[in-house]
Amino acid sequence: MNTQRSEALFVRAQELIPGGVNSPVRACRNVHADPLFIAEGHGSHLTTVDGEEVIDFLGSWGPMLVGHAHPQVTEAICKAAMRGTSYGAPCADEVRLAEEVCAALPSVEMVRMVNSGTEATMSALRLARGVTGRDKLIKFIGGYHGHGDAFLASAGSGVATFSIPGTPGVPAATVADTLLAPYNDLDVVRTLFEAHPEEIAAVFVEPVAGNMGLILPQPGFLKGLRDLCTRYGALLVFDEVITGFRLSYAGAQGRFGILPDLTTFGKIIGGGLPVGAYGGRADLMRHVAPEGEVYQAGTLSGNPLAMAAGLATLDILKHSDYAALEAKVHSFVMELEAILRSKGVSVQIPHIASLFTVYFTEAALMDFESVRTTDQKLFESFYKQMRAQGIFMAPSAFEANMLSFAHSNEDFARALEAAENVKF
Ligand code: KE4
Repeated sequence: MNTQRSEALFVRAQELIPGGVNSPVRACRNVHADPLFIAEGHGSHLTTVDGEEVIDFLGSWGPMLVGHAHPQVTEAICKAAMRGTSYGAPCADEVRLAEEVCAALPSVEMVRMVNSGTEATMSALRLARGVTGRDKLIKFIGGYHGHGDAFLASAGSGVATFSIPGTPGVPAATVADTLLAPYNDLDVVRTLFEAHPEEIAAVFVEPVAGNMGLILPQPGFLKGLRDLCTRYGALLVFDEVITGFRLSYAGAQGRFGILPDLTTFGKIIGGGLPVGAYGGRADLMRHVAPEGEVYQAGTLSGNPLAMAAGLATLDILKHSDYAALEAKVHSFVMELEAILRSKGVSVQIPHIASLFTVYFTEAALMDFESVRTTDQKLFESFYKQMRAQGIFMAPSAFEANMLSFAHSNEDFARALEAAENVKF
C-alpha cells in the first residue's frame, strides 16, 4: 500500500498539531503505526490521499452508520448550507430533530442539542448534580464518557489506549467525587451506594461498553443498576453516544427494555457533523436553563447544517433493516473467529448489532481487567496485516469496529480473505 503522501502530511501535521492529529486515538500509537490520511469516503469505502481504497470498519468511530457521503445526507447538508450555516437563533430543524429523538427513545421526553458527546455527558452530569443536590457519580473502570474532567478517572478509549493513569490537568478534587466500579459488577456498585446512600447524583454507564473494546452487559446488570438508582434516589444515565440509533433505532434502552432517567447522544444523530445531545424525563430537563437554573449553552448547538444532516440520517435509519445488518455482521464475525482460531491463537470476538472487537485472549470478557489480558502484540500484528490488505479497522484493542448499512457481502468476503492471509 502506497502511503507516501500520508507520511509527508503526517510529518507536517506533527509540527502543527499535537501528535499530528486532532484526536489522540487517530494517531494509531497503540498499534505503532502511522495514521492514513483520508481524501474521501463513499459508502463503506475510504480513499487515502495516496489513492488507496480501503474498506472502512471504523465508521469514523460511530457516526457513519448509513455509510460515507450518503446522497440523501449530502443533499440535505448542501441545501441547508445554501440557506446559511448558523443563525444564533432557533430554526425549525432543531424542533424536528428533537421530535425525532423523543419519538425514537422511550425514556426521552425532552432533549437539548450540544456539539459533541463530551458536551452531552458534561451537561448531563451537571444536570444530575443540580437536580439531586448531590456531588458524587459512579462510572465504570474503562468506561469512556468524553474528556470532561469528572469522567477522566480510569477512563477507556484513548485514555485506556495510552494507559494514562490519571490525566495531568485534572485536579484531584475534581475526580474525588468520581466513584469507580468494574463493569458488570453490581456488588461493587451496591457497596458504593451503601457507603454513600445520599451522596450519589448519578450512575453513568455505557449500556454496551464500547471503549474498553466491546464488552456486553451481563444479564441483570443494567436492570440491577436501574433498581439501585431508583432505591437510592440517584439518576441512571445511559451514555448512548455509541449505542444510540445503532443498537436499534431506539438505542440500547429500546433493545434491552431498561429506561434510564437521562440519556446522552452523539455521533450518529449528527450524521457526521458535530452534534451531541442529552435528554430524558421532562421533570428533569426542565431544570436546564433558561427554563431552569442549571446552566448550559453553546453558540453552535442546534446548528442548522448539523440538524439537517442528523435529520437526513435518522430518516434513512428509520427505514433500515437493523436485524438484517446484525445477521450479516454475526455470520461475518463467526467466520472471522473460526479463521483466526485455525491459526492457533486464542481469540474471542464479542459483537452486537454492527459492533465488534477482536480480543486475543481466552479470559471471560466482563470488564476492563479481563480486556487487558488481550495479547496486544497479536492485536498489532493482526491490525497491520489487515490494513496492509485494505481493511481499515479500529487502531486499538480498546475500541470497537463499527460497521454500516453500506457494507456489502463483498466487503465482508474481502475482509475474510484478508484474515485468511494473516500470519501470526
Ligand atoms: P465526543 O466528545 O468524542 O463526540 O464523544 C465522547 C464520547 C462519549 N461517550 C461515549 C460512549 C463515547 O464513545 C465517546 C467518544 N468515543 C470515542 C471512540 N471510542 C471517540 C473517538 C475519539 O476520541 O476520537
